[in-house]
Amino acid sequence: MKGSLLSQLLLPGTAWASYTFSKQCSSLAESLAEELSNTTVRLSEYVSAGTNLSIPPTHPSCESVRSAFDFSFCRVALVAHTGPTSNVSLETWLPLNWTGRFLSVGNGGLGGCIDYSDMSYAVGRGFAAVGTNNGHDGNIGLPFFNNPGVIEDYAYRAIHTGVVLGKQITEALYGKKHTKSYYLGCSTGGRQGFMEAQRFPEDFDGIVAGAPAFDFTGLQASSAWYYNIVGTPGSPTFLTPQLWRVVLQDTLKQCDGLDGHVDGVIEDPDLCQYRPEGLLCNGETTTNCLTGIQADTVRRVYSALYDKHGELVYPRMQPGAESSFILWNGTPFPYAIDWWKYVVYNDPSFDGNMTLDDIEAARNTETYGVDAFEGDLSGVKDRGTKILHYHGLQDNLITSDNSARYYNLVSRTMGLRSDDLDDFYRYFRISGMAHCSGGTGAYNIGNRLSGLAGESAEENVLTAIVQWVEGGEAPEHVLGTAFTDFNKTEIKFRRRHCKYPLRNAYSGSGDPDSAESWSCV
Ligand SMILES: *[C@@H]1O[C@H](CO)[C@@H](O)[C@H](O)[C@H]1NC(C)=O
Ligand SMILES: *[C@@H]1O[C@H](CO)[C@@H](O)[C@H](O)[C@H]1NC(C)=O
Ligand SMILES: *[C@@H]1O[C@H](CO)[C@@H](O)[C@H](O)[C@H]1NC(C)=O
Ligand SMILES: *[C@@H]1O[C@H](CO)[C@@H](O)[C@H](O)[C@H]1NC(C)=O
Ligand SMILES: *[C@@H]1O[C@H](CO)[C@@H](O)[C@H](O)[C@H]1NC(C)=O
Ligand SMILES: *[C@@H]1O[C@H](CO)[C@@H](O)[C@H](O)[C@H]1NC(C)=O
Ligand SMILES: [Ca+2]
Repeated sequence: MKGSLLSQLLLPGTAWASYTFSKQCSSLAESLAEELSNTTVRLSEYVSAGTNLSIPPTHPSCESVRSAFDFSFCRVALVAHTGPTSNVSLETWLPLNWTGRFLSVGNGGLGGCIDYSDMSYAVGRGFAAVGTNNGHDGNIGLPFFNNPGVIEDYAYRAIHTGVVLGKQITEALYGKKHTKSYYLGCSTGGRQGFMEAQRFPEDFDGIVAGAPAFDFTGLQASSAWYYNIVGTPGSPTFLTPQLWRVVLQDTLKQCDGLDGHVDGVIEDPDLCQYRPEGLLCNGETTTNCLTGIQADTVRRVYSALYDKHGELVYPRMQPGAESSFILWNGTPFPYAIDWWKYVVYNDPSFDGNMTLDDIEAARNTETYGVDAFEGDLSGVKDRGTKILHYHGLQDNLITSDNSARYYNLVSRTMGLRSDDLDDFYRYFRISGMAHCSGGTGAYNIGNRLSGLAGESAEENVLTAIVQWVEGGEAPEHVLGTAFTDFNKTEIKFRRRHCKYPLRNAYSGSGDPDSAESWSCV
């Protein structure tokens, strides 16, 4: 006490604030250990701005931290025991400069990895953030093997557990509850956002969910099925990456201009019914033309997958996908194969040679509601939670057609048209965006640190959800930015991404690189 009083006399105000904050942070682990049941608290440490923080990866497929941040925060790490053989590792980062807001980040793929990048993005903007390892370490399926508790964590429990504990930890450190609660995630993170919306609508006031891996079983089936369609390298059905590039160029030739401007970006793939037969070899087979069998491969990857009863399994890959060399490279898709090995069959010898019966088996497997494809969002509607959903139209891993499919399912299930859904649920199609980032278009929308183009609500989906929740001003569009290079030295063009079902169209006059020359119709 005497010591702190002396420091108070000697330190200026801000230094005093960080001094007391760091003291409170250091002692937090001990009080949390008493307060939180079923947890093992690992550490609470103060990390001041500029400190070189080093967090080693828990698995080679996970990101680590080896850098300094420009904000000071309290780092709390713990393990939550969710069952006899399952647990969730989580971290809560609590900024010295706190806005009162709470945020949970999500995960990716089959991960397995705390998303430190998304956490630092949020904490740098004043949110207290929580991130979990989704119940296992690594972007792999092996931990699911013979361990249903780990599958249950992955399906829904890890995120919810993180939110409940993260909020408690936030209150314990600051001595007061958060004001508003948010979610930010893409891919598996997008699925987790909708899982929360469907199952735990009380968890968040605002949700940003990108490129959701929902209807997870259908997605896995479709991802695995591409291997059946394209075959192994060298087989008659197979196309080399070079030949896929030719197909992409031909797709653009047919569909790029449908939005009024030829720029390598298809604004609405719904309008594109790609016809590959124009690329058929004229006599001699070269590396730039298709055989009839290869043209059939192209048609099949751009077609929906149906099960043996004729029911839809998953929609088509949208034409104009940046490059799907990951799904179409002639090897079984690892996430999907892991799912059958370690979840559906619990048999590591499964070889990835799928049949429609394997899809049937996946649908009949207990996966704790992992699909997150319920059309009833009345929990969210009644509570007043807002959902900002986005999906890149060049996504080469999860077709954006599935996002429109979900939006329309919600619409039918709840009996609400778009102008009614607008009150709590808006879906934006991001032209020129690949899977969560990258692509040839204006994909920088502030959905992550690497996709930052500005902080205003119009050009940043995180600011946009805060403004919608706290200011009552809902986003009408999302302004995206395309830069000339990776370092964002120069803006190439900007475009307003439209709220589904509207589509973006060039007015026919004016600078096409200016967002003003386009409109949502
Ligand atoms: C932080 O640590 C990494 C590796 O340990 C090192 O490469 C980097 O230069 C360090 N940065 C600072 C600011 O000390
Ligand atoms: C702690 O875990 C046990 C066993 O998994 C469970 O029965 C109990 O309800 C949990 N307690 C709390 C407070 O979550
Ligand atoms: C978490 O669960 C895994 C899998 O059952 C186990 O190997 C690990 O030891 C557990 N960790 C803790 C801290 O309980
Ligand atoms: C604290 O955070 C707010 C909002 O996130 C920001 O505007 C302000 O500049 C920050 N202040 C400091 C000292 O970092
Ligand atoms: C996959 O299985 C089918 C029969 O179900 C068989 O005809 C085919 O040769 C197998 N392909 C591979 C690559 O093992
Ligand atoms: C981007 O910046 C890095 C480091 O500042 C530099 O090494 C790299 O050459 C730059 N890349 C481009 C495409 O300008
Ligand atoms: Ca275009």
